[in-house]
Amino acid sequence: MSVQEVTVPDIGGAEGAEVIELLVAVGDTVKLDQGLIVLESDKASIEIPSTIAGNVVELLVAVGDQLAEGAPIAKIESDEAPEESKDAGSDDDVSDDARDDADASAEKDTAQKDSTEKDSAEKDAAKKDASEQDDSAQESADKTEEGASKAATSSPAKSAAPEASAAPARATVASRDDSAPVYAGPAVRKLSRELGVQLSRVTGSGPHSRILKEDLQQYVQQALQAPAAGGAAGTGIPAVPDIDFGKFGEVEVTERSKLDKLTAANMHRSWLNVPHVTQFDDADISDLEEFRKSLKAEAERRETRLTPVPFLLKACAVALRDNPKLASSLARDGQDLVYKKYTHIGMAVDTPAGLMVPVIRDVDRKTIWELAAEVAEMAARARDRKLSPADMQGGCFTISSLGNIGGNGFTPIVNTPEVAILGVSNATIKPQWNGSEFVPRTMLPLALSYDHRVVNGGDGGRFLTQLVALLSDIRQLSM
Ligand code: CAO
Repeated sequence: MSVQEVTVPDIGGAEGAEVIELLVAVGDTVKLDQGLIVLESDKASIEIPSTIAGNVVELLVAVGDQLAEGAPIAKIESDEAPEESKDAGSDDDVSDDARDDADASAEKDTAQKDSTEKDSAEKDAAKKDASEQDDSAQESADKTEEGASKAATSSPAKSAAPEASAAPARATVASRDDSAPVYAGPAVRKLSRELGVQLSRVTGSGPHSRILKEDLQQYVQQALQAPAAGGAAGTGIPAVPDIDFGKFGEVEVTERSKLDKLTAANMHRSWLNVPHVTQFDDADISDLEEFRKSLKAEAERRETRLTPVPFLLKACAVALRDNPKLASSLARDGQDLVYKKYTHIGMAVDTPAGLMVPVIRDVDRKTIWELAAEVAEMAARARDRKLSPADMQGGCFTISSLGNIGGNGFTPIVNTPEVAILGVSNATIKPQWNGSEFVPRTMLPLALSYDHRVVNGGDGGRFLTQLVALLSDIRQLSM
Protein backbone atom coordinates (compact mmCIF):
# COMPACT_ATOMS: atom_id res chain seq x y z
CA MET A 1 0.00 0.00 0.00
CA SER A 2 1.25 3.46 -0.80
CA VAL A 3 -0.30 6.92 -0.74
CA GLN A 4 0.02 8.82 -3.97
CA GLU A 5 -0.84 12.36 -4.83
CA VAL A 6 -2.99 13.15 -7.87
CA THR A 7 -2.21 16.52 -9.40
CA VAL A 8 -3.76 18.77 -12.03
CA PRO A 9 -2.47 17.72 -15.46
CA ASP A 10 -1.99 20.01 -18.47
CA ILE A 11 -5.42 21.47 -18.93
CA GLY A 12 -4.92 22.88 -22.37
CA GLY A 13 -3.62 26.33 -21.52
CA ALA A 14 -6.30 27.11 -18.97
CA GLU A 15 -4.67 29.32 -16.37
CA GLY A 16 -6.13 29.41 -12.92
CA ALA A 17 -9.18 27.23 -13.50
CA GLU A 18 -11.64 27.25 -10.61
CA VAL A 19 -12.79 24.17 -8.74
CA ILE A 20 -16.56 24.13 -9.26
CA GLU A 21 -17.32 20.66 -8.05
CA LEU A 22 -15.89 17.90 -5.85
CA LEU A 23 -16.82 14.52 -7.24
CA VAL A 24 -15.40 12.42 -4.41
CA ALA A 25 -15.09 12.58 -0.64
CA VAL A 26 -12.55 11.27 1.80
CA GLY A 27 -13.17 7.55 2.23
CA ASP A 28 -14.48 7.03 -1.31
CA THR A 29 -13.05 4.28 -3.43
CA VAL A 30 -12.13 5.53 -6.86
CA LYS A 31 -11.28 3.74 -10.05
CA LEU A 32 -8.61 4.65 -12.48
CA ASP A 33 -9.87 7.58 -14.63
CA GLN A 34 -12.79 8.25 -12.34
CA GLY A 35 -13.45 12.00 -12.01
CA LEU A 36 -12.17 13.63 -8.84
CA ILE A 37 -13.07 17.27 -9.34
CA VAL A 38 -14.47 19.59 -12.01
CA LEU A 39 -12.50 22.67 -12.96
CA GLU A 40 -13.95 25.52 -14.89
CA SER A 41 -11.85 27.84 -17.01
CA ASP A 42 -13.23 30.72 -19.04
CA LYS A 43 -13.69 28.33 -21.97
CA ALA A 44 -14.88 24.99 -20.63
CA SER A 45 -15.55 22.86 -17.62
CA ILE A 46 -13.01 20.08 -17.25
CA GLU A 47 -13.28 16.92 -15.21
CA ILE A 48 -10.00 15.87 -13.72
CA PRO A 49 -9.73 12.08 -13.53
CA SER A 50 -7.83 10.03 -11.01
CA THR A 51 -4.60 8.63 -12.33
CA ILE A 52 -4.77 5.76 -9.88
CA ALA A 53 -7.33 3.43 -8.35
CA GLY A 54 -7.68 3.31 -4.56
CA ASN A 55 -9.15 5.03 -1.53
CA VAL A 56 -9.30 8.80 -1.15
CA VAL A 57 -7.48 9.52 2.08
CA GLU A 58 -7.23 13.27 1.78
CA LEU A 59 -8.79 15.96 -0.39
CA LEU A 60 -6.38 18.84 -0.91
CA VAL A 61 -8.80 21.25 -2.65
CA ALA A 62 -12.12 22.92 -1.98
CA VAL A 63 -14.79 24.41 -4.22
CA GLY A 64 -13.68 27.88 -5.29
CA ASP A 65 -9.92 27.13 -5.27
CA GLN A 66 -8.01 28.32 -8.33
CA LEU A 67 -5.79 25.55 -9.65
CA ALA A 68 -3.12 25.40 -12.32
CA GLU A 69 -1.13 22.52 -13.78
CA GLY A 70 0.71 20.54 -11.09
CA ALA A 71 -1.50 21.59 -8.17
CA PRO A 72 -2.22 18.67 -5.80
CA ILE A 73 -5.82 17.49 -5.74
CA ALA A 74 -6.05 14.42 -3.53
CA LYS A 75 -4.08 11.72 -1.81
CA ILE A 76 -5.07 8.22 -2.75
CA GLU A 77 -4.05 5.09 -0.97
CA SER A 78 -3.43 2.31 -3.41
CA ASP A 79 -1.79 -1.05 -3.70
CA GLU A 80 -0.92 -0.25 -7.31
CA ALA A 81 2.21 1.43 -8.46
CA PRO A 82 1.58 4.75 -10.22
CA GLU A 83 1.22 4.31 -13.99
CA GLU A 84 3.85 6.57 -15.48
CA SER A 85 2.67 5.94 -18.98
CA LYS A 86 -0.89 6.65 -17.93
CA ASP A 87 0.27 9.91 -16.43
CA ALA A 88 1.99 10.89 -19.61
CA GLY A 89 -1.08 10.12 -21.64
CA SER A 90 -3.50 11.69 -19.29
CA ASP A 91 -2.76 15.18 -20.57
CA ASP A 92 -4.31 14.30 -23.84
CA ASP A 93 -7.10 12.58 -22.07
CA VAL A 94 -7.84 15.71 -20.18
CA SER A 95 -7.74 17.83 -23.27
CA ASP A 96 -10.22 15.63 -25.01
CA ASP A 97 -12.06 12.94 -23.16
CA ALA A 98 -12.04 14.49 -19.72
CA ARG A 99 -13.44 17.69 -21.12
CA ASP A 100 -16.12 15.61 -22.69
CA ASP A 101 -16.97 13.98 -19.44
CA ALA A 102 -17.00 17.16 -17.45
CA ASP A 103 -20.64 17.86 -17.66
CA ALA A 104 -21.50 14.21 -17.28
CA SER A 105 -19.97 14.33 -13.87
CA ALA A 106 -21.93 17.45 -13.14
CA GLU A 107 -24.95 15.21 -13.03
CA LYS A 108 -23.81 14.30 -9.60
CA ASP A 109 -24.69 17.81 -8.66
CA THR A 110 -25.44 17.18 -5.03
CA ALA A 111 -21.76 16.47 -4.64
CA GLN A 112 -20.98 20.04 -5.61
CA LYS A 113 -21.78 21.42 -2.20
CA ASP A 114 -21.65 18.48 0.10
CA SER A 115 -20.03 15.31 -1.00
CA THR A 116 -21.50 13.44 1.94
CA GLU A 117 -24.95 13.85 0.44
CA LYS A 118 -24.04 11.71 -2.50
CA ASP A 119 -25.94 8.51 -2.60
CA SER A 120 -25.10 5.35 -4.39
CA ALA A 121 -27.88 5.85 -6.94
CA GLU A 122 -26.09 8.92 -8.23
CA LYS A 123 -22.85 7.02 -8.49
CA ASP A 124 -24.65 4.36 -10.46
CA ALA A 125 -26.13 7.01 -12.71
CA ALA A 126 -22.70 8.50 -13.27
CA LYS A 127 -21.28 5.09 -14.13
CA LYS A 128 -24.18 4.53 -16.52
CA ASP A 129 -23.56 7.91 -18.12
CA ALA A 130 -19.91 7.11 -18.52
CA SER A 131 -20.74 3.87 -20.24
CA GLU A 132 -23.02 5.70 -22.63
CA GLN A 133 -20.28 7.87 -23.96
CA ASP A 134 -19.87 8.08 -27.68
CA ASP A 135 -16.86 7.90 -29.77
CA SER A 136 -14.50 10.39 -28.16
CA ALA A 137 -13.62 12.25 -31.35
CA GLN A 138 -17.21 13.19 -31.99
CA GLU A 139 -17.74 14.04 -28.37
CA SER A 140 -14.67 16.22 -28.47
CA ALA A 141 -15.88 18.08 -31.54
CA ASP A 142 -19.21 18.68 -29.87
CA LYS A 143 -17.52 19.95 -26.78
CA THR A 144 -15.21 22.25 -28.68
CA GLU A 145 -18.15 23.79 -30.49
CA GLU A 146 -20.02 24.20 -27.29
CA GLY A 147 -17.05 25.72 -25.53
CA ALA A 148 -16.61 28.20 -28.34
CA SER A 149 -20.26 29.01 -28.25
CA LYS A 150 -20.14 29.58 -24.54
CA ALA A 151 -17.20 31.88 -24.90
CA ALA A 152 -18.62 33.76 -27.84
CA THR A 153 -22.24 34.23 -26.88
CA SER A 154 -23.72 36.30 -24.16
CA SER A 155 -26.63 35.14 -22.13
CA PRO A 156 -29.20 37.00 -24.23
CA ALA A 157 -27.93 35.26 -27.35
CA LYS A 158 -28.63 31.99 -25.64
CA SER A 159 -32.30 32.82 -25.55
CA ALA A 160 -32.85 31.49 -28.99
CA ALA A 161 -35.90 31.62 -31.19
CA PRO A 162 -37.95 29.03 -29.36
CA GLU A 163 -38.11 31.13 -26.25
CA ALA A 164 -39.76 33.81 -28.29
CA SER A 165 -42.82 31.64 -28.64
CA ALA A 166 -43.20 30.58 -25.04
CA ALA A 167 -43.60 33.01 -22.22
CA PRO A 168 -42.59 30.67 -19.38
CA ALA A 169 -39.38 29.70 -21.15
CA ARG A 170 -38.69 33.35 -21.80
CA ALA A 171 -38.85 34.14 -18.16
CA THR A 172 -36.52 31.29 -17.32
CA VAL A 173 -33.97 32.29 -19.90
CA ALA A 174 -34.06 35.94 -18.98
CA SER A 175 -33.02 35.10 -15.47
CA ARG A 176 -30.34 32.64 -16.49
CA ASP A 177 -26.80 33.27 -15.31
CA ASP A 178 -24.58 34.44 -18.14
CA SER A 179 -21.55 32.49 -17.08
CA ALA A 180 -23.33 29.32 -16.01
CA PRO A 181 -21.72 26.17 -17.41
CA VAL A 182 -23.87 23.76 -19.40
CA TYR A 183 -24.68 20.69 -17.32
CA ALA A 184 -25.94 17.68 -19.16
CA GLY A 185 -25.23 13.99 -19.13
CA PRO A 186 -23.75 12.12 -22.07
CA ALA A 187 -27.14 10.69 -23.03
CA VAL A 188 -28.59 14.20 -23.32
CA ARG A 189 -25.49 15.38 -25.16
CA LYS A 190 -25.80 12.52 -27.58
CA LEU A 191 -29.46 13.34 -28.20
CA SER A 192 -28.63 17.02 -28.69
CA ARG A 193 -26.08 16.12 -31.35
CA GLU A 194 -28.59 13.91 -33.10
CA LEU A 195 -31.16 16.71 -33.06
CA GLY A 196 -28.62 19.39 -33.99
CA VAL A 197 -29.40 21.43 -30.88
CA GLN A 198 -26.77 23.60 -29.23
CA LEU A 199 -27.07 22.81 -25.54
CA SER A 200 -26.03 26.30 -24.49
CA ARG A 201 -29.40 27.47 -25.83
CA VAL A 202 -31.44 25.07 -23.74
CA THR A 203 -32.67 26.02 -20.30
CA GLY A 204 -32.05 23.23 -17.84
CA SER A 205 -34.76 22.45 -15.31
CA GLY A 206 -32.78 19.93 -13.27
CA PRO A 207 -30.81 20.68 -10.11
CA HIS A 208 -28.15 23.33 -10.76
CA SER A 209 -29.81 24.02 -14.14
CA ARG A 210 -28.83 20.59 -15.38
CA ILE A 211 -30.37 19.95 -18.79
CA LEU A 212 -32.71 17.00 -18.79
CA LYS A 213 -34.00 15.05 -21.76
CA GLU A 214 -37.40 16.71 -21.26
CA ASP A 215 -35.78 20.17 -21.53
CA LEU A 216 -34.31 19.20 -24.86
CA GLN A 217 -37.62 17.84 -26.08
CA GLN A 218 -39.42 21.00 -25.01
CA TYR A 219 -36.80 23.14 -26.75
CA VAL A 220 -37.23 21.25 -30.01
CA GLN A 221 -41.03 21.45 -29.77
CA GLN A 222 -40.85 25.22 -29.30
CA ALA A 223 -38.35 25.56 -32.12
CA LEU A 224 -40.73 23.78 -34.47
CA GLN A 225 -43.63 25.99 -33.42
CA ALA A 226 -41.68 29.26 -33.70
CA PRO A 227 -42.83 31.40 -36.66
CA ALA A 228 -40.23 31.66 -39.42
CA ALA A 229 -39.96 35.44 -39.20
CA GLY A 230 -39.76 35.43 -35.43
CA GLY A 231 -36.34 33.96 -35.04
CA ALA A 232 -33.57 31.96 -36.46
CA ALA A 233 -34.64 28.46 -35.50
CA GLY A 234 -32.94 25.88 -37.63
CA THR A 235 -30.92 28.38 -39.63
CA GLY A 236 -27.88 28.31 -37.40
CA ILE A 237 -28.10 32.10 -37.17
CA PRO A 238 -27.93 33.32 -33.59
CA ALA A 239 -31.34 34.60 -32.59
CA VAL A 240 -31.86 38.14 -31.39
CA PRO A 241 -32.40 38.14 -27.63
CA ASP A 242 -35.93 38.45 -26.36
CA ILE A 243 -35.81 41.48 -24.09
CA ASP A 244 -38.30 42.45 -21.43
CA PHE A 245 -38.43 46.16 -22.34
CA GLY A 246 -40.87 46.79 -19.52
CA LYS A 247 -37.93 46.51 -17.15
CA PHE A 248 -36.62 49.85 -18.41
CA GLY A 249 -39.80 51.90 -18.56
CA GLU A 250 -43.42 51.90 -19.62
CA VAL A 251 -44.17 50.08 -22.85
CA GLU A 252 -47.21 49.27 -24.98
CA VAL A 253 -47.31 46.08 -27.01
CA THR A 254 -49.43 46.08 -30.16
CA GLU A 255 -49.95 43.33 -32.66
CA ARG A 256 -48.37 43.95 -36.04
CA SER A 257 -50.62 44.02 -39.07
CA LYS A 258 -50.73 40.97 -41.30
CA LEU A 259 -49.18 43.07 -44.03
CA ASP A 260 -46.30 44.13 -41.80
CA LYS A 261 -45.63 40.52 -40.87
CA LEU A 262 -45.78 39.45 -44.50
CA THR A 263 -43.40 42.23 -45.50
CA ALA A 264 -41.05 41.25 -42.69
CA ALA A 265 -41.01 37.65 -43.90
CA ASN A 266 -40.37 38.75 -47.50
CA MET A 267 -37.57 41.10 -46.47
CA HIS A 268 -36.00 38.46 -44.28
CA ARG A 269 -36.13 35.90 -47.07
CA SER A 270 -34.60 38.31 -49.57
CA TRP A 271 -31.94 39.49 -47.18
CA LEU A 272 -30.89 35.94 -46.31
CA ASN A 273 -30.99 34.57 -49.85
CA VAL A 274 -29.58 37.41 -51.88
CA PRO A 275 -25.97 38.57 -51.79
CA HIS A 276 -26.68 42.28 -52.08
CA VAL A 277 -24.55 44.96 -53.68
CA THR A 278 -25.67 48.58 -53.79
CA GLN A 279 -24.27 51.16 -56.18
CA PHE A 280 -24.90 54.89 -55.90
CA ASP A 281 -25.05 57.82 -58.27
CA ASP A 282 -26.74 61.21 -58.56
CA ALA A 283 -28.73 62.25 -61.58
CA ASP A 284 -28.86 65.91 -62.56
CA ILE A 285 -32.61 66.35 -63.00
CA SER A 286 -32.57 70.14 -63.30
CA ASP A 287 -33.90 70.04 -66.87
CA LEU A 288 -36.40 67.31 -66.02
CA GLU A 289 -37.71 69.37 -63.12
CA GLU A 290 -38.01 72.45 -65.28
CA PHE A 291 -39.92 70.47 -67.89
CA ARG A 292 -42.11 68.79 -65.25
CA LYS A 293 -43.03 72.10 -63.65
CA SER A 294 -43.84 73.56 -67.06
CA LEU A 295 -46.49 70.83 -67.39
CA LYS A 296 -48.26 71.66 -64.13
CA ALA A 297 -51.17 73.41 -65.85
CA GLU A 298 -51.52 70.55 -68.30
CA ALA A 299 -51.51 68.10 -65.42
CA GLU A 300 -54.32 69.99 -63.73
CA ARG A 301 -56.28 70.03 -66.95
CA ARG A 302 -55.85 66.24 -67.06
CA GLU A 303 -56.84 66.05 -63.40
CA THR A 304 -53.61 64.37 -62.43
CA ARG A 305 -50.25 65.20 -60.85
CA LEU A 306 -46.91 64.89 -62.51
CA THR A 307 -44.20 63.89 -60.02
CA PRO A 308 -40.69 62.61 -60.88
CA VAL A 309 -41.90 59.01 -60.47
CA PRO A 310 -43.42 58.54 -63.97
CA PHE A 311 -40.14 59.79 -65.47
CA LEU A 312 -38.22 57.36 -63.32
CA LEU A 313 -40.45 54.52 -64.46
CA LYS A 314 -39.94 55.44 -68.08
CA ALA A 315 -36.17 55.84 -67.70
CA CYS A 316 -35.93 52.47 -65.93
CA ALA A 317 -37.92 50.79 -68.71
CA VAL A 318 -35.43 52.06 -71.30
CA ALA A 319 -32.40 51.07 -69.17
CA LEU A 320 -33.92 47.62 -68.54
CA ARG A 321 -34.48 47.14 -72.26
CA ASP A 322 -30.77 47.77 -72.81
CA ASN A 323 -29.66 45.83 -69.70
CA PRO A 324 -32.14 42.93 -69.61
CA LYS A 325 -30.26 41.01 -66.93
CA LEU A 326 -31.51 43.48 -64.35
CA ALA A 327 -35.08 42.45 -65.16
CA SER A 328 -34.33 38.71 -65.14
CA SER A 329 -34.94 36.10 -62.44
CA LEU A 330 -33.15 32.98 -61.32
CA ALA A 331 -34.96 29.72 -61.95
CA ARG A 332 -34.48 26.04 -61.29
CA ASP A 333 -32.48 26.49 -58.12
CA GLY A 334 -30.22 29.04 -59.70
CA GLN A 335 -29.35 26.95 -62.75
CA ASP A 336 -31.18 29.07 -65.34
CA LEU A 337 -31.84 32.75 -65.91
CA VAL A 338 -35.29 33.79 -67.07
CA TYR A 339 -35.30 36.84 -69.35
CA LYS A 340 -38.66 38.56 -69.59
CA LYS A 341 -40.02 40.05 -72.80
CA TYR A 342 -42.25 42.41 -70.88
CA THR A 343 -41.43 45.42 -68.72
CA HIS A 344 -43.58 45.39 -65.60
CA ILE A 345 -42.19 47.56 -62.81
CA GLY A 346 -43.23 47.45 -59.16
CA MET A 347 -43.58 50.67 -57.19
CA ALA A 348 -43.26 50.61 -53.41
CA VAL A 349 -46.13 52.46 -51.73
CA ASP A 350 -46.04 53.54 -48.12
CA THR A 351 -49.49 52.93 -46.62
CA PRO A 352 -50.82 53.15 -43.06
CA ALA A 353 -51.23 49.36 -43.09
CA GLY A 354 -47.68 48.75 -44.27
CA LEU A 355 -45.62 48.53 -47.41
CA MET A 356 -47.31 47.47 -50.68
CA VAL A 357 -45.77 47.04 -54.11
CA PRO A 358 -48.31 47.32 -56.94
CA VAL A 359 -46.92 46.52 -60.36
CA ILE A 360 -47.30 48.87 -63.30
CA ARG A 361 -47.51 46.80 -66.44
CA ASP A 362 -45.88 47.44 -69.81
CA VAL A 363 -44.18 50.60 -68.65
CA ASP A 364 -42.21 50.74 -71.90
CA ARG A 365 -45.40 51.11 -73.92
CA LYS A 366 -47.06 53.81 -71.85
CA THR A 367 -46.75 57.57 -72.10
CA ILE A 368 -45.62 59.73 -69.20
CA TRP A 369 -49.22 60.92 -68.79
CA GLU A 370 -50.53 57.36 -68.68
CA LEU A 371 -47.88 56.44 -66.14
CA ALA A 372 -48.66 59.51 -64.02
CA ALA A 373 -52.32 58.53 -63.90
CA GLU A 374 -51.48 54.93 -63.08
CA VAL A 375 -49.00 55.85 -60.33
CA ALA A 376 -51.65 58.01 -58.65
CA GLU A 377 -54.34 55.37 -59.08
CA MET A 378 -52.20 52.48 -57.84
CA ALA A 379 -50.97 54.49 -54.85
CA ALA A 380 -54.57 55.41 -53.96
CA ARG A 381 -55.76 51.83 -54.31
CA ALA A 382 -52.85 50.61 -52.18
CA ARG A 383 -53.71 53.09 -49.42
CA ASP A 384 -57.39 52.12 -49.62
CA ARG A 385 -56.45 48.41 -49.46
CA LYS A 386 -58.12 47.86 -52.81
CA LEU A 387 -55.27 46.15 -54.62
CA SER A 388 -55.84 42.58 -55.71
CA PRO A 389 -53.07 39.97 -55.46
CA ALA A 390 -52.77 40.13 -59.26
CA ASP A 391 -51.99 43.86 -59.02
CA MET A 392 -48.88 42.98 -57.05
CA GLN A 393 -47.55 40.17 -59.18
CA GLY A 394 -45.38 39.90 -62.26
CA GLY A 395 -42.86 42.65 -61.57
CA CYS A 396 -39.43 42.54 -63.26
CA PHE A 397 -37.87 45.35 -61.24
CA THR A 398 -38.93 47.66 -58.39
CA ILE A 399 -38.64 51.37 -57.72
CA SER A 400 -38.76 52.48 -54.12
CA SER A 401 -39.06 56.25 -54.03
CA LEU A 402 -38.63 57.99 -50.70
CA GLY A 403 -38.16 61.31 -52.50
CA ASN A 404 -41.40 62.67 -51.13
CA ILE A 405 -40.36 61.78 -47.58
CA GLY A 406 -36.71 62.85 -47.47
CA GLY A 407 -33.22 61.55 -46.91
CA ASN A 408 -30.20 61.54 -49.15
CA GLY A 409 -29.72 57.82 -49.59
CA PHE A 410 -30.68 54.32 -48.49
CA THR A 411 -29.88 50.75 -49.54
CA PRO A 412 -33.06 49.03 -50.71
CA ILE A 413 -33.52 45.26 -50.37
CA VAL A 414 -34.07 43.34 -53.60
CA ASN A 415 -37.70 42.27 -54.03
CA THR A 416 -37.12 38.60 -54.85
CA PRO A 417 -37.52 36.86 -57.27
CA GLU A 418 -36.54 40.08 -59.00
CA VAL A 419 -32.81 40.74 -59.07
CA ALA A 420 -32.61 44.52 -58.83
CA ILE A 421 -34.30 47.47 -57.16
CA LEU A 422 -33.82 51.23 -57.43
CA GLY A 423 -33.92 53.38 -54.32
CA VAL A 424 -34.72 57.03 -54.99
CA SER A 425 -34.07 59.72 -52.42
CA ASN A 426 -34.87 63.38 -52.07
CA ALA A 427 -33.70 65.66 -54.87
CA THR A 428 -31.85 68.73 -53.63
CA ILE A 429 -30.03 71.62 -55.20
CA LYS A 430 -26.26 71.14 -55.03
CA PRO A 431 -23.31 73.00 -56.51
CA GLN A 432 -21.95 71.25 -59.59
CA TRP A 433 -18.72 72.07 -61.40
CA ASN A 434 -19.41 72.81 -65.05
CA GLY A 435 -15.80 73.11 -66.09
CA SER A 436 -15.35 76.72 -65.22
CA GLU A 437 -17.58 77.41 -62.23
CA PHE A 438 -19.96 75.86 -59.70
CA VAL A 439 -23.58 76.08 -60.71
CA PRO A 440 -26.71 75.14 -58.73
CA ARG A 441 -28.24 71.92 -60.08
CA THR A 442 -31.07 69.71 -58.85
CA MET A 443 -29.47 66.37 -58.02
CA LEU A 444 -31.46 63.18 -57.50
CA PRO A 445 -29.69 60.52 -55.34
CA LEU A 446 -30.11 57.00 -56.72
CA ALA A 447 -29.15 53.67 -55.14
CA LEU A 448 -29.28 50.49 -57.16
CA SER A 449 -29.26 47.24 -55.15
CA TYR A 450 -28.89 43.97 -57.01
CA ASP A 451 -28.47 40.27 -56.57
CA HIS A 452 -24.79 39.68 -57.12
CA ARG A 453 -25.42 36.09 -58.13
CA VAL A 454 -26.97 37.46 -61.31
CA VAL A 455 -25.85 41.03 -61.75
CA ASN A 456 -22.17 41.90 -61.82
CA GLY A 457 -20.73 45.28 -60.93
CA GLY A 458 -20.30 45.99 -64.63
CA ASP A 459 -23.98 45.22 -65.36
CA GLY A 460 -25.08 47.37 -62.44
CA GLY A 461 -22.71 50.18 -63.33
CA ARG A 462 -23.86 50.29 -66.96
CA PHE A 463 -27.51 50.28 -65.95
CA LEU A 464 -27.08 53.06 -63.40
CA THR A 465 -24.92 55.18 -65.69
CA GLN A 466 -27.51 54.92 -68.44
CA LEU A 467 -30.28 55.75 -66.01
CA VAL A 468 -28.45 58.85 -64.82
CA ALA A 469 -27.90 59.92 -68.44
CA LEU A 470 -31.58 59.38 -69.31
CA LEU A 471 -32.81 61.38 -66.33
CA SER A 472 -30.30 64.13 -67.00
CA ASP A 473 -31.46 64.47 -70.59
CA ILE A 474 -35.02 63.24 -70.92
CA ARG A 475 -35.01 63.80 -74.66
CA GLN A 476 -33.24 60.44 -74.79
CA LEU A 477 -36.30 58.73 -73.28
CA SER A 478 -38.01 58.87 -76.62
CA MET A 479 -35.05 57.34 -78.49
N1 CAO B 1 -37.26 64.43 -54.65
C1 CAO B 1 -37.95 65.54 -54.28
N2 CAO B 1 -39.29 65.60 -54.34
C2 CAO B 1 -39.96 64.50 -54.76
C3 CAO B 1 -39.30 63.35 -55.14
C4 CAO B 1 -37.89 63.34 -55.07
N3 CAO B 1 -37.17 62.27 -55.41
N4 CAO B 1 -40.22 62.43 -55.52
C5 CAO B 1 -41.42 63.01 -55.36
N5 CAO B 1 -41.26 64.25 -54.90
C6 CAO B 1 -42.30 65.21 -54.60
C7 CAO B 1 -43.36 65.17 -55.66
O1 CAO B 1 -42.96 65.90 -56.80
C8 CAO B 1 -44.51 65.78 -54.92
O2 CAO B 1 -44.34 67.18 -54.84
P1 CAO B 1 -45.11 68.19 -55.84
O3 CAO B 1 -46.56 67.87 -55.71
O4 CAO B 1 -44.74 69.52 -55.32
O5 CAO B 1 -44.59 67.92 -57.19
C9 CAO B 1 -44.34 65.28 -53.51
O6 CAO B 1 -42.98 64.82 -53.43
C10 CAO B 1 -45.28 64.16 -53.10
O7 CAO B 1 -45.22 63.09 -53.99
P2 CAO B 1 -46.19 61.81 -53.81
O8 CAO B 1 -45.73 60.91 -52.78
O9 CAO B 1 -47.59 62.29 -53.65
O10 CAO B 1 -46.11 61.08 -55.19
P3 CAO B 1 -44.88 60.38 -55.87
O11 CAO B 1 -45.31 60.11 -57.24
O12 CAO B 1 -43.64 61.13 -55.72
O13 CAO B 1 -44.71 59.02 -55.09
C11 CAO B 1 -45.30 56.95 -54.19
C12 CAO B 1 -45.69 58.04 -55.13
C13 CAO B 1 -46.40 55.94 -54.13
C14 CAO B 1 -44.01 56.31 -54.68
C15 CAO B 1 -45.03 57.56 -52.80
O14 CAO B 1 -46.18 58.25 -52.37
C16 CAO B 1 -44.65 56.60 -51.76
O15 CAO B 1 -45.47 55.88 -51.16
N6 CAO B 1 -43.34 56.49 -51.45
C17 CAO B 1 -42.82 55.67 -50.37
C18 CAO B 1 -42.24 54.39 -50.93
C19 CAO B 1 -41.63 53.59 -49.82
O16 CAO B 1 -42.17 53.48 -48.73
N7 CAO B 1 -40.45 53.02 -50.06
C20 CAO B 1 -39.72 52.31 -49.06
C21 CAO B 1 -39.86 50.87 -49.29
S1 CAO B 1 -38.87 49.93 -48.22
O17 CAO B 1 -39.48 50.18 -46.80
